[in-house]
Amino acid sequence: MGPTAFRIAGLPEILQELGWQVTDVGDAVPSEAPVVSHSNPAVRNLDAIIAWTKSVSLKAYDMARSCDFPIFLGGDHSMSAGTVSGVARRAQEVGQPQFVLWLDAHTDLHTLNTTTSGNLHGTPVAYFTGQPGFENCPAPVAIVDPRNVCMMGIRSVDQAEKRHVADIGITVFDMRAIDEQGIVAPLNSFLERVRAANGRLHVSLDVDFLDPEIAPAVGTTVCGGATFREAHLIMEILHDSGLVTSLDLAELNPFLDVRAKTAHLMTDLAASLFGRRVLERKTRTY
Ligand code: DIR
Ligand code: MN
Ligand code: MN
Ligand code: MN
Repeated sequence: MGPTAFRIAGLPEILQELGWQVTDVGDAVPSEAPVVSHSNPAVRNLDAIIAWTKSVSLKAYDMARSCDFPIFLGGDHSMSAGTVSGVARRAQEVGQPQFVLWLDAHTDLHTLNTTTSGNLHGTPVAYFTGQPGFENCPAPVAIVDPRNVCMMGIRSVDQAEKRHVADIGITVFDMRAIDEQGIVAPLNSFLERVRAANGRLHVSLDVDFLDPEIAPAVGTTVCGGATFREAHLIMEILHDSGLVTSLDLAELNPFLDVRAKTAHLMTDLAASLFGRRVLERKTRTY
């Protein structure tokens, strides 16, 4: 129901008002589900998520080829196993490195061997960076170098993820780093790397990146998240950078919303990323 909530909140019309030509290609449908078993009995819905990942990655690759800026609406964050590997395949084809900005309370770096919740929304980063631990699953259609992944907003990391995140070279600005440095300097340091490498940049925004006071419509709220202005400032800087090439809006669960405020906030954040401004101003090049 996430995508429907974004449509009802007016995302297509808002982007059109900002001067973009918007095509809604409708809801994705999963490929046929294989029967797959895994030795970790906690793992849930593996067959279905393999089926979704297959269809979403092909769709994402197509979209990255045929339009300027694909937006993927969800939905469980396992969607990003497909969206990121799909856009990365396009990056590989055009010879540019793929970068990912992961805005989330969580690192989503479990493998099928380490997850204890069994919820595969906790695994997409491990999948699209090509970590071992996805036996019996189809390989990603393309892999992102973990050193090209930057995470912000992190404040809930499981033990197995803690070891892994440092080992594989992901850049993490957890909430403490943001408390200490704000968001501008850390974000700019990452964007400078993307620019220097002539990279493509995928942004994955999990609702739980935001503080639950302003964004309650997600299954896994964690206190102490990004504020309204921190989140908008990130989106405004991303717009000014001109570097972003694709976007996930993930984990919106309208059943848990309060007067649709999360759907509207996520939509407004997308609007900031696509150029909405309080006042016109001379664009600063970050
Ligand atoms: C937790 C929660 N690390 C898990 N992950 C969430 O289930 O693996 N990610 N909620 O967004
Ligand atoms: Mn997530
Ligand atoms: Mn999360
Ligand atoms: Mn989640």
